[in-house]
Amino acid sequence: VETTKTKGADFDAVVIGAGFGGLYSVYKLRNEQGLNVKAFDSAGDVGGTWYWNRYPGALSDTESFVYRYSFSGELLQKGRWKTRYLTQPEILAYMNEVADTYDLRRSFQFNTRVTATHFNDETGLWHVTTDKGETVTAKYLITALGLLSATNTPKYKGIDSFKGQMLHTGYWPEGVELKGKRVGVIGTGSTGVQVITATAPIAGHLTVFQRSPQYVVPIGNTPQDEATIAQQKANYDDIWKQVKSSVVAFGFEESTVPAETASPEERERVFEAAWQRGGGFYFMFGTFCDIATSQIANDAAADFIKKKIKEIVKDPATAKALTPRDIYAKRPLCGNNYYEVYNRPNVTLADVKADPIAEFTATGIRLESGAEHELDVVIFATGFDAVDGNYVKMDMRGRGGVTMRDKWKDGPLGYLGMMETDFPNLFMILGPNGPFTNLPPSIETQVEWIADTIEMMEGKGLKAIEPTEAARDEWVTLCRTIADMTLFPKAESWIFGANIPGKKNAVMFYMAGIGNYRNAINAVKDGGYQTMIFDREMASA
Ligand code: FAD
Ligand code: NA7
Repeated sequence: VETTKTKGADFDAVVIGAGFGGLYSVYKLRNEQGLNVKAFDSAGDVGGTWYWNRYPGALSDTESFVYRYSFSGELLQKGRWKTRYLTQPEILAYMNEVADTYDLRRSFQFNTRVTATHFNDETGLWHVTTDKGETVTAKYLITALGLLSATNTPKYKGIDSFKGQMLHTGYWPEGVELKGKRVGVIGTGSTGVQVITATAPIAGHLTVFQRSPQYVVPIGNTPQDEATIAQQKANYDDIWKQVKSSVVAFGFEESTVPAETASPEERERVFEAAWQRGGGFYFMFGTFCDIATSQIANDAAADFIKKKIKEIVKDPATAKALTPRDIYAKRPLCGNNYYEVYNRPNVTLADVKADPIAEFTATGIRLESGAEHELDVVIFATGFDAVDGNYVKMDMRGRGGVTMRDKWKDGPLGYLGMMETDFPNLFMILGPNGPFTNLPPSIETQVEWIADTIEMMEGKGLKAIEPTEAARDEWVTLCRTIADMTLFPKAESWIFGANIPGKKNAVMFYMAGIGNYRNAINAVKDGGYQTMIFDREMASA
C-alpha cells in the first residue's frame, strides 16, 4: 500500500474517470511511480464510454487491433477479438481485464461524482469534493472526464407528458427490450447510425427523426481469422510505430495522393475500393490526401456517396431526404448497411429539418405539420456536450478562485490539450485543443507525458507547474490556424461545439495529427519546459 509523499496532503494525486485515460493514469502514477493515488468515477465500475454506452449496436469504428493500449506487450498478445471491430461488451470486458491485471480497481471509488475541485493558493493543494460530501486533498489533479461523455438531451415541449420510455444512448440501462416495439430514434450521428441499424431488424416499427442527413460509408465489419490476428500481434512494434507517427492513428497509412488531380476514373476506382473495404476514417483519409482540405476533392467524395444513396434507397423521396446538402466534413461515419435500412417496410424516415418536432405527446411525437408518430420508446441519439461538457459541470477553481466556467465562457482553452493557465498541477486527458484521432494512442501519449512531467517535478522537488499565458495563447492560435487549413470548420458539428444550443463556436482540437502532436509535446519536455512557470507563488514572493 502506497504512502503519500506530498506533505500535508491526503494523496499525491487524484484521478477522475475510469475510462482509458483514468485507468492508465492510475497505472502510471501508482504502479510505476509509487505515488498514492485516489480515483473517482460516477459510474459503478471501470470502462468510461464503454460502461455507459450499452445501446444495441454500440461498437468502436476503430479497428480491433488498434483500439486498445499499446503499453504492454503482454497485454497486446493476450488480446482477443473475432471481428474487424470491437463491440461494446468486448471493449468493456477488455477494460475489466486491464483493471484486474494491474489491480487498478482498489484505487477507485465508484458511484461517486466529483462536484468541485478547488486549488488552494496557500497550501498549493487541490481540494476535491464529491457528491458524497467528502473532500480529499492532493498535489496533482488528473481529469480523464471523457470528451464525448456529458450527454446532450434537447428540451422539447411536452416531453414530461410522454408515457413511453425515453433513453439516451450514452446513459443506457441494462435490460432494455426493443423487440416488437414502436421505436423512435432522434439523431443520425455515428451513434444514431449504429442504433438505427441494430434496432431496425428487431423493432415492430422504427421511426428515424433526422435533422441533418449524413454521409455514411459501409463499416465492413468482417470476421477476422486467426492468421490475420496472429500476424497483427507479431507486427505490433511496427504497427504502433506507424500509428503514433501517422495523422489519425487508425492503423492504416493515410493517402498521399490528391484527388484534385486524379482522373474521374481513378477517383471512382479508389472510392469504390474504399466502399468495399469499409471504414469512415479510411474513406476520408485513406483514399486521397485532400478530401478534408480541398473543396474539389471533398465534392468528389461527397458525390460518390450521394450516388450510392440514390442507387441503394428505393423510394426517391426518401433517398432525397437522406442525401446531404452540406460538405463532407463532420466526423466521418460508417455503418452496417445504413441506407438499406430505409428500404425496410417497418422503417419510416421523418425529416425534421423540413418538418420539425413540435412537441412530445402522451403517446409519441407530433411534428409541426401535425403529423403524429406513435411510439413506445424514444431513443435520444443526440450526442454529447463534447470536450468541455464535463469540465463546466464541475465547480473548478484555480489560482485566486478563478473559475473554469469563466475562463472558458467563450470556448474552452487548453495548452497541448492538457493544461490551462492559473490551474497549477492540473492535467487534463483529452482536454481542449488535443489531438483528433483514434483515441487510445493519443490518451497514452498524454498520460505518458504527464507521468514524465510529474516524475520530473518530484525529482526536482518542484511544487507547481502551469503554462504561461503566451504559450497557451500561441497553442490555441496554432490550433485555429491548422483547423482553418481544413474544411472541418465549414460543417456544423460537435467538433466545434455547434451541436449544443448557445455553445460558442470554438476550435477544440489540434488537427495536425498524432505524429506532429507527439513531436510538439515532446519538444516542450525535452526542451526543459520553457513554456511553463514553476512554483509561481514562490517566484512572485
Ligand atoms: P471516457 O471513457 O469517456 O471516461 C470518462 C469517465 O469520467 C466516465 O466514466 C465518467 O463517468 C467519468 N466522469 C466524468 N466526470 C466525472 C465527475 N465529475 N466525477 C466522477 N466521474 C466523472 N473513440 C475512438 O477512438 N474510436 C471509436 O471508434 C470511438 N467510438 C466511440 C463510440 C461512442 C458511442 C462514444 C460515446 C465514443 C467513442 N469514442 C471512440 C470516443 C471514446 O470516448 C474514447 O475512445 C475513449 O473511450 C475515451 O476515454 P476517456 O478515458 O478519455 O473518457
Ligand atoms: P452527434 O454526432 O453529435 O450526432 C447527434 C445527432 O443528433 C445528429 O444527427 C444531430 O443532428 C441530432 N440532434 C441533436 N440535437 C437535435 C435536436 N434538437 N433535434 C433533432 N436532432 C438533433 O452525436 P453521436 O452520439 O452520434 O456521436 C458523437 C461522437 O461519439 C461520435 O463522433 C463518436 O466519436 C462517438 P444535426 O446533425 O446536429 O442536425
